[in-house]
Amino acid sequence: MKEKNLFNYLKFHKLEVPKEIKISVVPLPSLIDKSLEIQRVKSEKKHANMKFTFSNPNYSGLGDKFEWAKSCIVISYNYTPQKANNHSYKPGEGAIALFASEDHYELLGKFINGLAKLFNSDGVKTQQFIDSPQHYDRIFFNASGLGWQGKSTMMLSPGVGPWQLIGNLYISEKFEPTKKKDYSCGSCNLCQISCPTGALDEEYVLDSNKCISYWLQSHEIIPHEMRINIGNRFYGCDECLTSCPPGQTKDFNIEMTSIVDLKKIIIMPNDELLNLYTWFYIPKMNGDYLKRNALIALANNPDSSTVDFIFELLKSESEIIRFYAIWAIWKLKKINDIAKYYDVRLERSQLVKDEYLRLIK
Ligand code: B12
Ligand code: SF4
Ligand code: SF4
Repeated sequence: MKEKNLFNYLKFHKLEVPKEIKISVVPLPSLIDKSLEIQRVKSEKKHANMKFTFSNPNYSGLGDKFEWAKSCIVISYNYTPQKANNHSYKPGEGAIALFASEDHYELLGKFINGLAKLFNSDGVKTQQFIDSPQHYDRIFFNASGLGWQGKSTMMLSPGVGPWQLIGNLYISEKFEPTKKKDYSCGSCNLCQISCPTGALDEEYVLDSNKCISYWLQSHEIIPHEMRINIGNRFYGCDECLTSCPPGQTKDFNIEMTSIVDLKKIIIMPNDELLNLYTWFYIPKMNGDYLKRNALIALANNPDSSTVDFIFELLKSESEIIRFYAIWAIWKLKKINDIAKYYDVRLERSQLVKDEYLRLIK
């Protein structure tokens, strides 16, 4: 018997697929299992102790998770804005990577919810995953015909490149599978060359210990050389994406990333900050970590009032802010003036004291 076609099914049920979204069907069981590859990255410690899919690679990397599932629908959401803002960064401004410029996951989630609801009302069982620690979201992308894994580890599609988020919906119904196509990066290696920290030196494998995107989401102390490499980035890093030729379509503008006023972020009350960026991954839900990012970015892209502004931060109640303020003052070559504003003998945090003593040398 001929399998049902998903697109005809959706048309029949009047469920429209927005033009930013592409869907595809992978038949199950798939025999696809990425747990060994995830384990390999973990055993080489390139996962930087992150939990996510590394907590239980055997489950998250397994394609055939559910005996009842007959297909997995792979959903890709192209988050490149339709209208590009043409702007460049002024002193004092920081960058948010495009994937986080707004809550794109909400839009993708809404579409997947709508799809699941439709199937459920038709008696079809579903299980969805987007950015969950239980599931490696890129698992079926290659098999789905939507594209391929690039040397940056990003999943790429013709005309979209890496500018897409991925979700999966397992369903208990067979649909006609989408044809797999053969794509590849060929001899291109622009992402590897463009990465400011060498995090992609081994093609197809990311060393998260060297990845700016990782550090801006980490609660650990950011190494000194990494603070400089962060540049004016406040959240996320798009360097290996902007350099990727398949993503450079005619509508694409290299300076589309969102701009933030870094000083505004640093003086904002933490609860307001958390409300402003509900879709960010913020370590321990502590706004001080976002302020830390802003402080580093400001020291790397200062304006004329930055030095005075940062000296004031030495009075902050927050250990994190004082810690990075001292580094920022060092970065701005004002460490020799610090004694006028800060008495290390009164410092109550050993961590901050140690940073001061290291930098004053
Ligand atoms: C942990 C995580 C991170 C970590 C680690 C990223 C990583 N590459 O693993 C950090 C915080 C650094 C991160 C950063 C980013 N992330 Co992230 N992240 C995740 C998360 C939660 C898990 C990823 C994971 O499981 N990694 C495990 C490693 C082992 O997987 P992998 O890198 O793909 O490894 C494969 C290859 O090495 C491959 N391989 C090995 N050898 C070879 C050889 C060949 C020839 C080939 C083809 C393949 C191959 O085998 C491995 C397994 O398949 C997923 C969501 C999810 N639940 O899946 C999002 C996800 C990967 N992130 C996403 C995004 C958008 C980003 C950023 C672009 C955000 C930004 N602008 O800052 C950056 C990109 C950095 C980069 N170059 O990867 C998207 C990517 C979408 C896409 N188009 O691929 C995802 C899928 C979220 C989503 N649902 O859309 N992220
Ligand atoms: S996100 Fe930035 S630091 Fe991380 S691999 Fe890509 S270019 Fe390198
Ligand atoms: S920049 Fe080139 S090598 Fe890197 S992912 Fe894109 S196409 Fe592949």
